[in-house]
Amino acid sequence: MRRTVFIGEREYFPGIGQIQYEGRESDNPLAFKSYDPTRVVAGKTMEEHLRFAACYWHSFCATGADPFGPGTRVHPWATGKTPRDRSRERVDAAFEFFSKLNIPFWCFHDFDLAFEGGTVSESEQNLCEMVELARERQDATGVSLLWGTANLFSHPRYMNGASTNPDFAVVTYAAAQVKAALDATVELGGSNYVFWGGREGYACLQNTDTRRELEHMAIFLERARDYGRSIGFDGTFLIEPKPMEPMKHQYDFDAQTVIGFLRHHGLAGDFKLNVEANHATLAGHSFAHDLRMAADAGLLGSIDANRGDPQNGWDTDQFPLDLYDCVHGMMVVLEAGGLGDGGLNFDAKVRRESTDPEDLFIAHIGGMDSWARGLLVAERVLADARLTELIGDRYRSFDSGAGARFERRDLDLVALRDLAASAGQPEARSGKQELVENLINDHIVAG
Ligand code: XLS
Ligand code: CA
Ligand code: CA
Repeated sequence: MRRTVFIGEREYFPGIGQIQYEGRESDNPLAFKSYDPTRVVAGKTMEEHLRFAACYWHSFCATGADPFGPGTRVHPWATGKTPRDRSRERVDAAFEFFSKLNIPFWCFHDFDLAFEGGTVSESEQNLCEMVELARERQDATGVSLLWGTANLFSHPRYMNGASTNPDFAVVTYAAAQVKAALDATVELGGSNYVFWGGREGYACLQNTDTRRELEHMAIFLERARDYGRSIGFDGTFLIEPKPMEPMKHQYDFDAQTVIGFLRHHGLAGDFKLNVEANHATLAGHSFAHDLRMAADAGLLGSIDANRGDPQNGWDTDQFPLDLYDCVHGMMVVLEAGGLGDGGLNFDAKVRRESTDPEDLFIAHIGGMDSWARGLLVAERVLADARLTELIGDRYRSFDSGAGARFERRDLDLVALRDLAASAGQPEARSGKQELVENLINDHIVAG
C-alpha cells in the first residue's frame, strides 16, 4: 500500500481517501471490485503482473479542450501566480492522486512536469528543479517512475518533425530535450525511456526525402542510446508505434514496422516497443494483434492501456474498459512471460463531459479492475487444455515427418512439389473459430 501524502496545507482531492479493494459485492464506485494488489494469480501478485502507471499529461495538464472549444475542467492545482508555482502545485496534486489510488508507477513528458523556458539552459534548469521535487514525492509515497519522455511535438519548432526535421537546427534542439529528459529519467530511477514520434513522418510525400529522414531518425536514436548508457541508464528504450495523427503518415506506423526498423538498424538489443491500444486500432489492427507481433519478436516492452471508439477513426484515448481487449491483451502478456520492467500505463483521458474531480478516480479504478479481470480470465483460458490441444492439433502436421523437415529447412521447392503431387488434395480442416470464442466467453462468465 502506498503512503498517502498531502504536502503543505492543501488537499486537492478532499473527501476521497485511499482507494481500497472491497470485492465484487461492493457498490462503492470509489473501491476496487477485482483489483486486489496482493492476490496471487499464476505465481505473482496482481500488482506484480499489472504494474499500473498513471500518466501526468492527460490527468494533470489537460483540461478537456478540443478543436471546437476550450477546457471544461478547472484544476484546483493550476491556480498559482507563476508557471513555477503551478508546476509545483501540480506535482503535489499528482502524488496525492497516485498515492490515494495506490497506483505503483507514473509517467511524464519533460514539459508536463516543468514549463519550457526561453532557452535550452533555462528549460534544463526548470526541469531539474521539478525533478528534485518529484524525487522527494516519490521517496515520500513509494510511487516509482515507469518511464520518462520528451515532448518533441507540441512546440511550433517541431511542425516538420524533430529528429526527422529537414532543418538540422531543429534536430539539435530535439537532442537537447532528449538529453535533459534522459537525465531526469535516470535521476528519478525510471525503468524505461519512451520515444513517441508524434511528428516523425510527413504531411506531403512530394516535399519529403523519406530515405534521409529515416536515416536521421536511426542516427538520433543511436546517439540517445549511447548517451543514456553513458549516464548509467540500464533500463529499456521504448518506441511507441502510431500510424498517423498528427502527421498524415508516421514512420513508426505499427508494431511490425518498428520491429523491422529496429532490426535493420541494429537497435533491437536496447529498444523494445511500447504498444498503445488506440494506436494499434488506428493502424487498422486490433490491440492484441500489435501486442502479439511485439511479443513474438521478443520486443514487447510496455503497454499504453487505453482504447479508441469504434465509431470514429481518431485517437480518443479513452480509459480501457473493454473487457475483451483486456482479456485478449493479458493472454498475450501471460504467454510472453509477463511485462518485465514494463507496465500498463493509463495513457487515457476522462471525457470532456466528465468534470467531477472524482471522475479521474472512477476512470482509473475502472481501468485497473478491467485489467485485473482480464488477468483472471486470461489465466483460466490459457490453463484450459482444450485451447492448447486445439492449437497443437492445427499445426500437428509440422511435428514429424516431412512437415518437421520443412521447418528444419531440409526440403526444397521441388521436394515440396513432389509431396503435393503424390498426396493429392488436402482435406478441409476446420479452424474452429467459434469454438475458441465460445470457450473464452465461458471463462469470462465463470469467474
Ligand atoms: C500520443 C502518444 C503520447 C506518447 C508519449 O498519441 O500516446 O502520449 O505516449 O509521448
Ligand atoms: Ca501513448
Ligand atoms: Ca494515443
